[in-house]
Amino acid sequence: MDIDSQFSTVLGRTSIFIGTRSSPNTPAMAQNIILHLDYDCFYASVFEVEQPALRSLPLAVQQKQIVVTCNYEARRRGLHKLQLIKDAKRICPDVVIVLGEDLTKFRNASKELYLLVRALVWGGRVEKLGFDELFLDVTEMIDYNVEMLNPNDLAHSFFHLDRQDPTEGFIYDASQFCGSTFPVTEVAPATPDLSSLGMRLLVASHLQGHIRSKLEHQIGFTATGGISTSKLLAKLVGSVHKPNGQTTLLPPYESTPEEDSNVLKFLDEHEIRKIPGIGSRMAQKLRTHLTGKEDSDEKVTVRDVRLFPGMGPASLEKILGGPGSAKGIGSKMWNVLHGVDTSEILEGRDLPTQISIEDSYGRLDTLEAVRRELVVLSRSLIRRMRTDLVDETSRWRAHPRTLRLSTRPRPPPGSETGRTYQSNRISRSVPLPGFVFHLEEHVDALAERLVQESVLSMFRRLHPDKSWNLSLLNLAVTNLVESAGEQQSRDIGKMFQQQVEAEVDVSDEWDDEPLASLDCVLCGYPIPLFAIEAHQMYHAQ
Ligand code: DGT
Ligand code: MG
Repeated sequence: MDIDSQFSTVLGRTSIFIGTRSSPNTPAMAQNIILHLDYDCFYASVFEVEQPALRSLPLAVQQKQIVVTCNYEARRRGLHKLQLIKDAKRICPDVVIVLGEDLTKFRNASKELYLLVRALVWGGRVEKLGFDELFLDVTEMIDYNVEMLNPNDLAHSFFHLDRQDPTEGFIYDASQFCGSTFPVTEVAPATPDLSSLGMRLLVASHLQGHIRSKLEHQIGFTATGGISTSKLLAKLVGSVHKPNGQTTLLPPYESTPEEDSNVLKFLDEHEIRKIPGIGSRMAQKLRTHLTGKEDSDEKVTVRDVRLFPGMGPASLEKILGGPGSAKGIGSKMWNVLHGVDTSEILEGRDLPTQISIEDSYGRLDTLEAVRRELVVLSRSLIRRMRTDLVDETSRWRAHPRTLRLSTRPRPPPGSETGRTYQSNRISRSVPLPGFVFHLEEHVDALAERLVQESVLSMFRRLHPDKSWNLSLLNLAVTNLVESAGEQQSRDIGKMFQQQVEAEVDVSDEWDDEPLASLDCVLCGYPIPLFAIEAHQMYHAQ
């Protein structure tokens, strides 16, 4: 027996504990409790909240020539996400179409929803994924509330939302789950084990119900929720009852020699592409390996892959590895196929790490056209900086230090494959000029000046040749440093560290030239990278 199939036997049949931060033998009590939220038809809901009359009409949100999302009334009439506008109009002639090119209102709604949820979760352990998904680590709240249960009267329980204020919370029935479960169950056990994973998940299902109801009644958005022990499982089980539903993945989470765990039963039926973390290229490689055919579009499920002869971390590494793939991809994917995901909730800063605006073009090949587009992008960028970084008292909460321009040149026809072309961005960075932060000046004037004084020179350095044709322009501010002000006493080293990390990030992702110096957040002087440590000591004295 080779190493792969030994591993496969072990993971396929014996105990698997999932979602723990530590080793697979951590007892059940140590498992985290994770909630996932995904707002229903998010962009469309933003318009519905603004104009409630839209709720009963088929509504589609347009970007370029595409329906990026549509409400559920439109879906009932045969429309779906990422459909051509012309097809949508043909299928549903009375569809109401609204323009969703400007993302400001979606970003603002997303932030409002996030802040409401974060205020509810102890320790603020909430991770935001894109505009419309949240992961919540509610382990501490759940364990506290399980301890507070009265086993003789579960039906009249009180969920404590605040340890200091015993009146803060809501009444709930802890003798049954809130919402749906997988697999479907009628009732909770008559004599529940209060320390069991099942009881913790049951209590968590009521918290999830409470949060969803708050989002709906306070802000007007419905969301779909999942309840389990890891981000992977909470997200996946959440999609079972959509929209406006929630699902808890029930124990057992461990397989026995006689029976697969509910985790495996749940995952096994999924088409591999539906599993978070398995993208289309990875799914295609797996399909090809299993069917022996290039470009196979046969349905391949998690079970098919998991039980395929010889399958295991090493063979997955061979199938999925190669240039551009993450290190250890084989064991990572083997874990995913068994529902094992130990990734932590990354608590969000409510400050972005960078702000970037881009647009794509059919043809962009004259300097005048580029200049015009750069002014449009600069205007949006400065507006976004003002929305996201200026507080209610008109003070900048953070100063981006770097301005980056990226372009994607169109290769001459027939010279490159589509894939190479997709990733063919080039970029340049310069320090962001200080005048951009002048709030008293008009955005249009600032945008013109920024293009004239900084962006065009970056552009010329990127494209010294006379002739080019671009399919994309992206303008970004990066390297955000929280403003000093009242935080003067904060760790200066940390502020520099933020800048350095941001810079490393940038050069990893983009083909950037690293900056030779960073501006000190306290005195404003540009400090060469090699001298930062000494400069920190100077301020710390
Ligand atoms: P859902 O969750 O199925 O009820 O519908 P949505 O609309 O919430 O879809 P979701 O969760 O996949 O994405 C959230 C928002 O992100 C969605 O309202 C529109 C936008 N969006 C989703 N996919 C794409 C895409 O491929 N391109 C663009 N431009 N926007 C997208
Ligand atoms: Mg959604």
